[in-house]
Amino acid sequence: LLWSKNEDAVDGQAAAAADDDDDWVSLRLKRDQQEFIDRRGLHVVVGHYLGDVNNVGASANLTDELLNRNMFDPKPKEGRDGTPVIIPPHMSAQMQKLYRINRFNLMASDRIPLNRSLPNVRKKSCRLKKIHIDKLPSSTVIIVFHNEAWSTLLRTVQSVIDRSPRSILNEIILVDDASTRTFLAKELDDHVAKLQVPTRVLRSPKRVGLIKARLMGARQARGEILVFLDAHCECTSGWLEGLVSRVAGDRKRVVCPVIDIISDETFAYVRSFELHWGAFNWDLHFRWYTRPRPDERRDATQAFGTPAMAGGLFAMDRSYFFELGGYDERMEVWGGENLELSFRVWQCGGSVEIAPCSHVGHVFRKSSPYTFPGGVSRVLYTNLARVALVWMDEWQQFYFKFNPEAAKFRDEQQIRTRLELKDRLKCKGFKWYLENVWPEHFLPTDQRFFGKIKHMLSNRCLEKPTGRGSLNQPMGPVRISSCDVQGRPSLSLMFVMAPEEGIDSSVWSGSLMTDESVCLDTPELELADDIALKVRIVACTGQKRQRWKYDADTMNLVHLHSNLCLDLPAGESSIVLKGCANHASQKWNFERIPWK
Ligand code: LR7
Ligand code: MN
Repeated sequence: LLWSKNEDAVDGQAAAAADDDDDWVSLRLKRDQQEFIDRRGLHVVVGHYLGDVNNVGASANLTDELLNRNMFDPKPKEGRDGTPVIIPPHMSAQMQKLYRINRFNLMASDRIPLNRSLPNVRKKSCRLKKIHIDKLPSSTVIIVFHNEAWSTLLRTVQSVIDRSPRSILNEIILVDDASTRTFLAKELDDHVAKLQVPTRVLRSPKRVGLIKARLMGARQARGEILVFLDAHCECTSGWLEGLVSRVAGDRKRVVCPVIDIISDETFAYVRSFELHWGAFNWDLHFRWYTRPRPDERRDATQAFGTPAMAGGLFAMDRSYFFELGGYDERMEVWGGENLELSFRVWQCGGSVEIAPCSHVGHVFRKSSPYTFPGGVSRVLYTNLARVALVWMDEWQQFYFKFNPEAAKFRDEQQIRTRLELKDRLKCKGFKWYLENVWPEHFLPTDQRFFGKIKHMLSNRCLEKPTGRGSLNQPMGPVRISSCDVQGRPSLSLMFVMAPEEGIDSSVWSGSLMTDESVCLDTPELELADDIALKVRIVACTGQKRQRWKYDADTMNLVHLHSNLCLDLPAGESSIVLKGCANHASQKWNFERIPWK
């Protein structure tokens, strides 16, 4: 990893390029750095390494006294302008102990004032754009929480109050999902009573999970627009105008801000890309991907559609929320509701979008701090099974076939009322969604090839790399592995290729995609030496260098840009490109696997 020690880099002046996959991976895990694309198009990461505070022994003893304390520092003054909090080395043992409580650096959070200043993260064009708020409807901000830390919860609330025009902020509703920390029951009421904006705390007597907690808040809301936030966010100026104005323009728009990163280790506020959108992978896990086909001439302040939302931060017209069926009340605790709502909104006539001029920071955690009553896998797979059963039509078979853990919970689901809702709202199918909302998707279809790509000479199959690149997408040289993995169906061997129009069935051409929106790509031909010729898997871009043609008769896989053939020379382990020849080392078999 090369990185600059020059602070100018943050302004895009100097550049540092992360090239080595492995270092990149370890850096990506620490979210306390600045990332941007510099003028040369290099993906730049600037940051500082503070050591990993996450790997603390599980034995750290969390006493009642620790869990029930609220403020650590009575006069916090660090973290100004979103800068990182540096904990002095002599306090690191205590810091690590506190980290366990919420799975973020609580000691750092407690040293930051509730009303800290933030850097200006919005584009100039966003700052110049005038939004007339006098005719905009008013909103209710709903924040649900379970055992949230005092400082993060109240900094979220304070940032809403400080950075929202009063005329479009009707009230704030906090929903306590049966927290067991005493300060959330006692001191919280006193604190909110003194706030400048009407703020209520609703309390669920038993743990209901974030989905039902949000419904509880929504049912009590008086504002015309519902705005949901997680309990560890910080809003930047203009955030609410950016959301509310879009919903006011069309009540069927569900609008998300750009979600910036608040480091779980230092609480530094790090601007995120406006070039991402949200979708999911074959396991139905939410993922960010680089937004395809961004139109350069388009006004960069304009909101754009996204196949899915992350789930926690969005604005939606209150009456439309209920008209569309609120949330699925049979979903438990955490997870899946973000895809459920995204599919439902798109398929039933609305849209989900990201407003690039609205930025809200969120503390991203590496693990979950709370319990999942019923068990993590039961909860998650139940929720995802419901998403698939209700909204994904024949793709539910694909999901259950390759996720047998979820299939265990399929038959016990009662989904009649959700299917009736789908019927009543006259919603379109999942095929429509894929073709119209997410045409760049990498899911199998009846028209596409789906299966393994087997090397005839070695009897082994192409496999996607285990290394990770930016956005946590798989990246690295394509691997060659045994085609028969014992036990679970091996999705890492599966590739998808769309046929091109007007060609006969024995010839396939196009991108060779696999899960997580990655594609078989070329080596850097310009640098062609032996190492550089390794064929790689990187994020799909649709560019010519990612286009391939497979001819079932010759069994050659031709790289269209170079007219070279995919080759695994005998006795070697790297896949390369070589001049095409009728040689066994260049023969590949596209082995179709039924996808549903
Ligand atoms: O049982 C619970 N009861 C709760 O009230 C569990 C959680 N919660 C609260 C919790 O205190 C928090 O305020 O619900 C909120 C979300 O929980 P997190 O912070 O543990 O969730 P997350 O940030 O890890 O996960 C994302 O996906 C979730 C799936 O159910 C929710 O939709 C979260 O709101 C969502 N967060 C975001 O979208 C922020 C951006 C993350 C990304 C990408
Ligand atoms: Mn969260």
